[in-house]
Amino acid sequence: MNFRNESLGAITSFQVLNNTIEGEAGNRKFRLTPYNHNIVRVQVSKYETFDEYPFSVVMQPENIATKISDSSEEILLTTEACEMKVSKSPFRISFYNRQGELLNEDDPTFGISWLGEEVTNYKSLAQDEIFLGMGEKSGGLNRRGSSYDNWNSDAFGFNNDTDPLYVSTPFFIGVREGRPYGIFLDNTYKSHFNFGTSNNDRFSYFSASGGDLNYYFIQGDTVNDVIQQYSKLTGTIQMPPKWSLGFQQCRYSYYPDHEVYNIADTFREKKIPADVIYLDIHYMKDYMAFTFDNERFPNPKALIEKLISQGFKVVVILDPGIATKKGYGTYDRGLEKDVFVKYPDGTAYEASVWPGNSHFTDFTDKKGRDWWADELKFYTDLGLEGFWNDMNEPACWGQDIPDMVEFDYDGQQVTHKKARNVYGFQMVRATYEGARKQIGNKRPFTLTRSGFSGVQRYSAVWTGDNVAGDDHMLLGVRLVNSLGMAGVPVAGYDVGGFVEESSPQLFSRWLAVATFAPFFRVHSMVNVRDSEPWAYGEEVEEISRNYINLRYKLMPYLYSLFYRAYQNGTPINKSLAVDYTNDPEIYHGNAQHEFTLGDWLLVCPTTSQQEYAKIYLPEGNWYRFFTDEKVIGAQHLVIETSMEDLPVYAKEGAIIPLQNVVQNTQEVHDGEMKLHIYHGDVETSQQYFEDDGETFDFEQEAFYRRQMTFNGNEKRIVLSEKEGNFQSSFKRLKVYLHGFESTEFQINGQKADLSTEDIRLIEPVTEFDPLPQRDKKNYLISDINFIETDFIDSEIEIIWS
Ligand code: MIG
Repeated sequence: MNFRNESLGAITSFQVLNNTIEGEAGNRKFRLTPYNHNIVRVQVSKYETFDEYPFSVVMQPENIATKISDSSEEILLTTEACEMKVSKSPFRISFYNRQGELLNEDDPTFGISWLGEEVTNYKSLAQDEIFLGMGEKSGGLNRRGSSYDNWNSDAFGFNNDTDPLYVSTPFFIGVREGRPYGIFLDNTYKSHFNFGTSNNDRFSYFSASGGDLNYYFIQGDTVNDVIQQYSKLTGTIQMPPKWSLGFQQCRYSYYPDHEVYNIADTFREKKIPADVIYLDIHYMKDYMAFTFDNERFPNPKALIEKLISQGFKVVVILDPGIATKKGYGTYDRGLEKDVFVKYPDGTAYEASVWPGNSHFTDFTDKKGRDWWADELKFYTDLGLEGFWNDMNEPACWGQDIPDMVEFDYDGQQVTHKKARNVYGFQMVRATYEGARKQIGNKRPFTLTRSGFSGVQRYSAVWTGDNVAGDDHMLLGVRLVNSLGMAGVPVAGYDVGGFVEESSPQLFSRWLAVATFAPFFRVHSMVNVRDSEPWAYGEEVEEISRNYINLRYKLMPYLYSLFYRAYQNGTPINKSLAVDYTNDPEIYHGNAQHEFTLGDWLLVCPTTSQQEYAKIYLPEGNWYRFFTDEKVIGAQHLVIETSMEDLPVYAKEGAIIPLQNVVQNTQEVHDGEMKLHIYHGDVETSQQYFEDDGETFDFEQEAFYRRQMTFNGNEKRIVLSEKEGNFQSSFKRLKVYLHGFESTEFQINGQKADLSTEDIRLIEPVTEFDPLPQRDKKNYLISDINFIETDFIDSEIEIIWS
């Protein structure tokens, strides 16, 4: 049998049912369904029934008013936000915005095509078209000229060319003549995306090795709109427990128990704030899930309790492979409940991995997930609330699972080919749902290595086994920025590098950058040097403490950003491509890995040995965060940098609520909100959110929420009246006025006394001997003006003249 490309032919029949257009073209079935005004689903199948992918999309089509018209040449579907034109002969689709401007269209020649089982959609490629996102993919910010496979892989020691990695999110954002759109290929088979590689820009395309062409087209006026629409489709994060925003210390592995006690004590003695310590695989008896090694950890309950009393949470690793040992309770119960993945002849699939010969839980089966949830009680009874899912691509020795192996896949009975990419996603779903079942109203924390679109609903993602090197540090930042554009806002990388060893300079730089990452964890490989903040000498220890302190000061701002991500999917770390999409400068050089934490804290990662760095500031006026030096944007700058001085800038109009340093998130702060406002002729707003940080009571209004707005032209700052039934932990409000020239301020109609203070957002580093020859900075912001008032729940209006 010799295959040639077969492109979809002419429409032979169709009908309109409500908003859905369904029919046949050639001998293929198609169905076009608007989900809301911005999202249209396109399905084309060569099979008798449309292929179902039940795991990623949580949205149901909304019953919206559309206009559908039909002529001899084409079918037109018009919503309030976009227009889809389907030419009839041959079947080709194009999408337009409200203004009739083209967003995306099928390649006129090849359109939708098959090569045997493989389905491909060829799209015309505009000269200036930019491609963003794709989640955890190596390479540059603009994906133009690159191609990628989605096939979840254990990519130990990956680098900037490695593809695929651990997580697949077959979703990209295209920007054509400045106008963004998104395409999510919801097909879990191995897929391939080509953004103009090896075809001299004839077209871009995406393929799936099996199943249907099943994609969602998304119109959005901005990149962030597209991300928010995608987040409606695939869901947003759960509110995390607040402790998971703190600093986390991991290693492969801390054992025996006294080593863990020792690490915990050292953080507290050295006054380096931290919230989490991890137990990697050596805590288990012979690497068997749901066990503790009795010799290394004779009393896990006491250990966990002691750490809790010191303000730490313990997170344990959990792999999917279950040792096939009779008498091992988990295995026996798994066999009895029939939860393991099987060959087509009904025998359980067996491969070797950490616990030796293992079976693999079928997490795509509700039965498997429910069993896992019950097994989790072993941990939750010990007081654990945090779970780290590893090896869930799934990985095993040899890394070559036979494709015929079968998975339930929500009752479909499919092979490895269709199930692999969702395996890790469904494992961490089982873990999250199981933990919820076991710990009642408390918020669990889950972390996964593998995932698929929608994984954000259940877990944070870390980027796996990176390497200690400057390039890897920058790659990690891009991966996190890119995951944010793929609807996964909570992500991080192993600070210091997992494989190989960091230098003191690299460790400090990496930790400084990660201070601004959503997930902040140091981790390193077995048999490498110690990698705690104090393990690289006194200077690094001080630098680490300074940045970790800053992380805890930022907590009110950071937590509010997690809440926004929970509400609508807005990334916590935003690549400059999110807010400055049409500035061509951001797609080159250092600007590619720059990002903002929230809307206006710009972080410019520079490498560890640099004394000078070229950075890019996008349009607007900026204030260097640690010194208040004012800089005009839309320009490249060469600035001084050093291992303790990361270039961070606050944008004009920034509203940044800070608190005092605490040693962990459970520790009560001093009750004073330090609200930093950066003057400019702009109007901005920032949502402030607070709640108990640990339960789901916020779903019943037990939260404290207010909008903070700044208007430089009207000379007004307003903190709206609070919403919700939660009592804020803040009692006093101190407003720091950066770049304000006025001295006459009123708060709620009363003259406000202006005072001045010297402040530091970051502490200086002591002179160490011998020192690299560079000037130590003192980061003093002298005589900064501030005004003070009670943090009352009713509106607070500040005006000036
Ligand atoms: O085969 O659990 O990516 O973070 O420390 C290696 C041991 C298994 C891989 C994870 C890494 C973890 C390690 N794991």
